[in-house]
Amino acid sequence: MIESPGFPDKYPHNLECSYMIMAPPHMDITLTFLTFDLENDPLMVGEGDCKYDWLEVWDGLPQASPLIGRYCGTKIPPEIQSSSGLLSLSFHTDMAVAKDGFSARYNITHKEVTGCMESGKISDDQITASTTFYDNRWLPRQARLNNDDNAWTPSEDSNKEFIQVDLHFLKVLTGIATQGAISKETQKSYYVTTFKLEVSTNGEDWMVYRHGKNHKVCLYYAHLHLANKLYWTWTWVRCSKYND
Ligand SMILES: [Ca+2]
Repeated sequence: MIESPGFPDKYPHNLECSYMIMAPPHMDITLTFLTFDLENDPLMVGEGDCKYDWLEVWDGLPQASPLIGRYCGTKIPPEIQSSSGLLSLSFHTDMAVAKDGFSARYNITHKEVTGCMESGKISDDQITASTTFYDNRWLPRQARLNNDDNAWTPSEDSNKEFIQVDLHFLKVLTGIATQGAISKETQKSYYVTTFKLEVSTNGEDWMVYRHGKNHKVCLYYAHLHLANKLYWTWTWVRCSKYND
């Protein structure tokens, strides 16, 4: 358990606290908030403003790693997962107005090595696509590997079409696999052989993922394995068919 100082009573003013949770090698941390009540920032424009009291969660060392979120008010933060094996919390309070603070539980789990979409760990509503073939039997959620009933199919065979996965958290992505099949109706083979990978932190501005020193656009064939353990600081991934 992790709790704010004095919990369940009100936390003191003028605090700068750090908490660090470290997992053994090949393990990950999941942090689940049970209660959350920090001084609210009524003028908050976006998530993460929080001028008075705040809790920051970092995927790694504080200030030096990707910031997962900055939280205040009474809304319980979402479940948080580390991808670095280290999770840090910085708790700051100012000189006035104290609330009950927070309590959170953490679990150390084995790093998931396979099967995000296939295992259902990524839920249906996290998978969307540019278009879907006309009769709703070829939906984005059917893009999972080894899906036994059809597969996602866009309305056109074009490189404008994409499938998009909202990962919700910072994730270490170790590979992407594609799959195809022979159509029962036409007897033709339909396989994704190459694609372009785009990434985004906000779902609006997309950047083509490139690797290697010369920043060449990647063309991946059939089964793709990205370099060892690539550290992704993006929370969205979009794939589309890529025609050179
Ligand atoms: Ca305060």
